[in-house]
Amino acid sequence: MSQPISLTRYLIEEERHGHINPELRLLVEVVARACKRISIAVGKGALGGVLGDAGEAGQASINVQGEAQKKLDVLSNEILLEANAWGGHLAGLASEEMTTSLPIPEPFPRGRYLLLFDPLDGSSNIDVNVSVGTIFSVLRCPDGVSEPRDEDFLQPGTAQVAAGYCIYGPSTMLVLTVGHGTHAFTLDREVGSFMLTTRGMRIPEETREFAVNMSNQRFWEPPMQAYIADLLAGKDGPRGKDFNMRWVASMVADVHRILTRGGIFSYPLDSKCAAKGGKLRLMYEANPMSLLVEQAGGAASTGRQRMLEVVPTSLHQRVPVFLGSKAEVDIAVDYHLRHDAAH
Ligand code: P6P
Repeated sequence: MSQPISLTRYLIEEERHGHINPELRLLVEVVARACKRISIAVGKGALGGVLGDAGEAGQASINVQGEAQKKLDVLSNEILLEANAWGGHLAGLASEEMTTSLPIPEPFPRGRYLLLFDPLDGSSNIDVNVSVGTIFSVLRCPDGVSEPRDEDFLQPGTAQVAAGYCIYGPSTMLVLTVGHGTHAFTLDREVGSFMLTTRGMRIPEETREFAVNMSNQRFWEPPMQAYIADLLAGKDGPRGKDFNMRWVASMVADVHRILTRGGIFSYPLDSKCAAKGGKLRLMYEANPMSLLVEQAGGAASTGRQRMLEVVPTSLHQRVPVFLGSKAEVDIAVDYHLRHDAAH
């Protein structure tokens, strides 16, 4: 097997093809370097003294999501903020862990891009050593805006110029799109570089595997109840085939499996989270994952609308999520649209 090319070479070739400019190339390199540092911290586990909840003297630290922060949530957020402050490629940043967005601080220069991220998604899994990850999304800062505010980040997913995640699993992998396919890079820890290991990930159109937290079944809307009931009925039911189920409860791990071998990931509305609009966040979870999935030939929806066309109304907005194998996502959406048309 010929020597895989590095992330740096891939990005230089993307720049040579006119797909990205030097500023965006630098941005992706900086995020990748920050992810390497997060990978090292996560990989130390209990030996790193960074497991468990953040906060002092037994007083939990609660983020804007109302979730108890893990020490690694806070550390990962700090790593991404520090890495991106001085490069001159960003005008501002927004994070799941921060109530409001942040303009790049003085005395550093500001660039043309906005970076949004979930610094450590699935962090409730850290203490049980299950794969977690960093999710990021890149938007252009609106022309003429020198001091970006939250509303400057409220752009639909179609406006993303890059998106990706880094999964901290048995291997650390960066999965990235700059709008020309979805590609996977594996961290070579000896060299310290991400190496291109899959150029052009493709999600199979059909699947026999679904990912959902079944414990919420009694709280789902009727179309979701009907959709899952028909999957569970298997080959004797209306779908005419048996299905398997996987649920890691770490979006990065579940989405990575789907990008790798197909499947449908669902976090639908349920009566517990409906008032908030859903469980998962649009700007730095659903949108970047949806761009990666679409660029790999899959589909992503709220169950009623293409995810990337949702017009955001707030930075930490939540949405229902269906993404993965296109034919299966289309079927799940059809259950919802037929229900809505009949009621
Ligand atoms: P539940 C992790 O907390 C997360 O935000 C996603 O990574 C994951 O898909 C989902 O929540 C898991 O939710 O309700 O199964 O714990």
